[in-house]
Parts: sequence; C-alpha cells; structure tokens
Amino acid sequence: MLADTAEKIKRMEIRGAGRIARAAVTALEDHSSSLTPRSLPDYLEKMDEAAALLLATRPTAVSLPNAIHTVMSVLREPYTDVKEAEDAFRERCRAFITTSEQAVQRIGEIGSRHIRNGDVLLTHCNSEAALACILEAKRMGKEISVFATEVRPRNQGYLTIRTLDQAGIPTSFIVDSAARYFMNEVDLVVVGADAVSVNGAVVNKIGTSQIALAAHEARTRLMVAAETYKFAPRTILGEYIEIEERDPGEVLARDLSGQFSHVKVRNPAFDVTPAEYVDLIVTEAGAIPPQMAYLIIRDILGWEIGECSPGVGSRQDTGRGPC
Ligand code: RI2
Repeated sequence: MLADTAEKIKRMEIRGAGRIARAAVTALEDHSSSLTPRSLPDYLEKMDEAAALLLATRPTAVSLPNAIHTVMSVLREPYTDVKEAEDAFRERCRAFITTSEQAVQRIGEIGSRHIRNGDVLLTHCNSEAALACILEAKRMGKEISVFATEVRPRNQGYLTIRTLDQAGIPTSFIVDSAARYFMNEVDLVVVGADAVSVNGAVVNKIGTSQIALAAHEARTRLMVAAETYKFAPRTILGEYIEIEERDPGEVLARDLSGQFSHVKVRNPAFDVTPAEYVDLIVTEAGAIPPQMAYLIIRDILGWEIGECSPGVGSRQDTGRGPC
C-alpha cells in the first residue's frame, strides 16, 4: 500500500497538491496499522522510513512535506508503548484529512465571493481548490462561464472540463497558447497552487506564469486558491522551491525523439508567478494579498524565523526536511 501510493504519486495517477497530501497521510496511517514492530523505537524507525519514501516522490508541491510533517510530528511525543503511539498517529492523520477537506470547502465559500455575476473566468490545470471557488459561485446562482486550458503535456484540462460540464457551466476549452488571445474577454483568472513562498510567489502548473503575464497586461485580475499547508515555511530562509522536471517522454514520444540528434526535450512541471502578478490568495483562513504570505506561515502554520532548520519537525532528517 505504501509503495503503491508512492508509485502512483510519482506517475501522477494520484495528482493535485491537496490530493497528494491526503493520499500520503492515508498511506502513512495504513502503514502504521499494518506494522508489527518489535518495539517502540522499531515502530518509530519504520515510520520515519515510510515518511522518507513518500517525501521523495515529487519535489514541488509543498503540501506533501507539510502534511507529512504535521502527522509525523505527533510521533515526537513521549509514548510508553507502540499502541499508544499508533493511536495518537491515527488520530492525527484523520484530523489532517478532515481539516484538509474542510479547507477546500471553505476556500470555495470565500473565493466564490470574489467571483461576480456575469464573470468570464479562465482556469489552468486541474485544481480542486480553484474549482471549489468556481462551483460555489455557480451554486450561488451566479451566471459564469469559463475558459479552461488543455494543460500540456498531461492534459489535466480534460479533468477540469468534465467537472465544469457536470456542473452545467458553459466552458470553452482552449489550447494553452490561446490564453493571451482570449485574455481580453476574461474578467478573472482562477488557479490553484502547489506552493506559495514567503514573498507571495506562487508555484503552479507550468504555463501559469505566462497566463499571469497576459492577465497583467490585459488588467485582468488573478486569484489563487490555496490551502494554508501549501505555504512553504523554508522559503523564509531564502530556500527555493524545487521545480520538478519530468520525463521527456511526456512531451515527445520516445520513438520520435530518437529521430533527433541535437534536440533535447525539457519538461518542467511547474513555474513561478511573482507576487506582483497575483491579486489575491484565497486560503481557508481568509483571502490575503500575496504580500501577506508570511503571516500565514507564522500565524497559521506556526513557523517563526529561525525555526526552519534542516530536520526540525521530524525526529530525524528525512532527506528533504519537513517544510
Ligand atoms: P489542488 C496540480 O499539480 C496543479 O498544478 C494544480 O494547480 C495544483 O496541483 C493544485 O491542485 P499536478 O499534481 O490541490 O497536476 O488545488 O502536477 O487540487
């Protein structure tokens, strides 16, 4: 189950920053109850190994290390036996999943208030949080329509148009490179996030920053929907968020790429949109301008300056650290 989830996250069978986080926590919970450890130290060591395996799957979505940190940190408490530790761990995992699901719902409620009746929206990729805002606006009776991009190379746009279609929202499906062409018709861009840095820069699906530039040029507002656990504490120390570069075969089929001698395929999965191009970030704790990202990291995630050092938050350094 654990290895299977890790593999599915890597292959993107499980994808979306929030879903990845919940899947990892579910896998850890199942792993914890499937273990037959010799002793408490043995249990804790095996749990650390499991956390490390999941952390190594995809590098960009900060929701993954933040979620793992949240649940693993309960194992730093002193326990008298394995059962006590397991019980506390299970409770922490369930609390995380419930909180995460409620966060998406709350983001929908808050974000939908920023969508006006008659608005034409544009969304990129397939974000549960961004869609929650759009679907809630529709549920409230607002007349909206959406441009949804294709999202090369993995075509997550197909998932998005299915959801929008099922909700009865008039949708135009466009290739990624048509975003600027249509931008003057758009009132609001709504996207999700894989990570938000302390300076309000938003890491999201590749192409988001081009869309943000086009929106900025057209004076179209851009709203990001992101749970608070997508904010990246380590960026306080100037650490960059690693951008995942995926298999070239996703872009150009191997038999085709074999025909070229001097062509190399590059396949970054994400890009960075600077805070200047973001009007609003909607979190479950409220909507903030991107410049207030530090407050989320400090007041909601509880990380102070100086607290982010390698290994803090997990009993051992699991490789990438907790945040
Ligand atoms: P939610 C996705 O990444 C997209 O970049 C999407 O915008 C983001 O995660 C957030 O998604 P990928 O897993 O958590 O498709 O809002 O690479 O669902």
